[in-house]
Amino acid sequence: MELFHNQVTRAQGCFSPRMFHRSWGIMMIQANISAPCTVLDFPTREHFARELKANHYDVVGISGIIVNLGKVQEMCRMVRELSPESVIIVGGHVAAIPNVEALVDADHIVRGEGIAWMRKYLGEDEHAPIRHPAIVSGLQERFMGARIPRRKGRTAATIIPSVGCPMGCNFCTTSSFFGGKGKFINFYASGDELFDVMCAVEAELKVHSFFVMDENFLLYRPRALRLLERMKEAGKSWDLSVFASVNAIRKYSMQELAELGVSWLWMGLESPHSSYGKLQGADLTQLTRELRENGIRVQGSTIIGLEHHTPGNITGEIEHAIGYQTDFHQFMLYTPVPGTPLYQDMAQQGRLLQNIDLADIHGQFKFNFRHAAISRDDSKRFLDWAFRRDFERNGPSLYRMCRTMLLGWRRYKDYPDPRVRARFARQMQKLRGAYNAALWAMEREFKRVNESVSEQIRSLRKEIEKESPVKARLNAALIGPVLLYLARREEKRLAKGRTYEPPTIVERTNWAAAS
Ligand code: B12
Ligand code: SF4
Repeated sequence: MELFHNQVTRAQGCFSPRMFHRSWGIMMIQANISAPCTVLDFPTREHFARELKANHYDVVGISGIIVNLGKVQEMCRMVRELSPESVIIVGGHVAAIPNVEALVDADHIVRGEGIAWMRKYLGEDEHAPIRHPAIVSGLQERFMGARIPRRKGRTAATIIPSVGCPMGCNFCTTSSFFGGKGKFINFYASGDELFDVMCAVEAELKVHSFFVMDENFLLYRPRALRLLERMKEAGKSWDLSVFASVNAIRKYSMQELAELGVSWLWMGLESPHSSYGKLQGADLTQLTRELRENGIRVQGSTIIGLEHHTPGNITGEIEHAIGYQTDFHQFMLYTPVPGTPLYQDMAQQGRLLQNIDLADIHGQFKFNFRHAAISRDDSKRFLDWAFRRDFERNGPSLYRMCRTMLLGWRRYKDYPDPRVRARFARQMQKLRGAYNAALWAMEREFKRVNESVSEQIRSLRKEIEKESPVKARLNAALIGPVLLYLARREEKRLAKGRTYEPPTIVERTNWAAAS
């Protein structure tokens, strides 16, 4: 239930930022139906059983992705046993498994968008406007072994403007699940609607930062520019974390991105030799550098095991990707996932490996298909090596993002638009606080393993201390040693196999009306 530690900073040990993420799909459904409803997020078996026995549910909806098939099967079995009169509805990406009806004992399997489906099923208006719940993007955050205290407004809010993506890359499950090439479902089609939703969430959660969960947010330029207009009119100094493809980013000037508040950008950085058209013609080295110089933290995403990869060229391609020096870098195995055009192609070519557990088909383990040049076991070796190599060459992502934040501060601290200045001032406040203390600790921890990375961290810390000679130094001196102690303790715990699990969360709506 973690993003970074699972698929981005997984080789970064105690430097990997840790946090859990809620299940937004079912939160969205709950917020948009008027029936009494309970959401159980991350239930244990015991909790699920208790809930089924404590209340009579007409409908039990279960959400899962493909890797969760086993859990979904077990939950259906439990419902039949403990609440035999309930109707079972299964939705989410697990529904994309071919012939899932035969694998899961459910009354309805819902493919694609679930809000409209559930409203229709309950006899409500399926076309009514979408009500956006106030969603905190991450919970139980940990940072170098320290649990970050919860404070209202500290963590970004998640905003979900749409589902699906019209680009239709053949391997992409999100795109195919919501209609494929040329199709997607907009919850908020205009910048005005989006602005209103963001204001409401801002007021409820007291946030300045938003994680915008839209596969290609910058692709819809009129919506983004209208949002910018409204932000300017209302003096909103917001930070936005967005996903965007290179061709979409190219439609904006750096000033537009800065004024829109884009502070974190997740983008595909596939091999220059791959056939995925969205990168063609773009000079990625220049683009990623320019983004970072403008204070935009870049999270690159690179696919390992594309068709043209061989044991002879793959390490060079990984080195090339790492050379972009992004703040964060996700590597994923090229994976034909059930439900995608790529899966169909591979099946037709007879290249899918047999007897692979669906729980292992997710891109962070081993190939599930016969690659022309790379074996299943080697796919894991190359994947693991990519994460390790990125960490070795570029250092911890925490350090890398501090470097980008400082660049942004230097470039925009005197910018004419006060909203932009305020945004970078907030970042500088973080830099001179806990982040500078973290750099102090990282510098010492790295001395033992990589002198040159330690030296780079040190010189960044010195630069931050030039900007803030008193506070930054004081924080490094006072909090740095504590973080170093906690980080070393965390490293030992992780080495012993410590893992973290999200808590079970129970949320009831329209509940009084039921009693
Ligand atoms: C946030 C997210 C996460 C969070 C999960 C948080 C959580 N508590 O579940 C984190 C970062 C932890 C994560 C982890 C992983 N994820 Co993820 N994740 C996403 C992401 C980016 C957004 C999901 C989301 O909230 N979308 C917005 C909501 C509104 O859409 P939705 O969830 O699809 O829900 C809608 C419908 O599906 C449907 N619906 C959903 N549930 C239900 C239930 C019922 C009853 C009904 C009727 C309808 C319904 O209605 C909803 C509203 O329209 C998606 C990509 C994407 N853009 O969707 C990938 C995605 C879901 N993840 C994916 C994968 C592979 C993983 C990992 C396996 C990655 C890995 N290798 O480690 C892990 C596994 C986690 C796990 N054990 O379940 C794949 C799933 C592929 C598949 N076909 O199954 C996706 C699609 C990404 C991709 N394109 O490959 N992930
Ligand atoms: S651009 Fe990204 S989200 Fe869109 S279809 Fe391609 S891989 Fe999927």
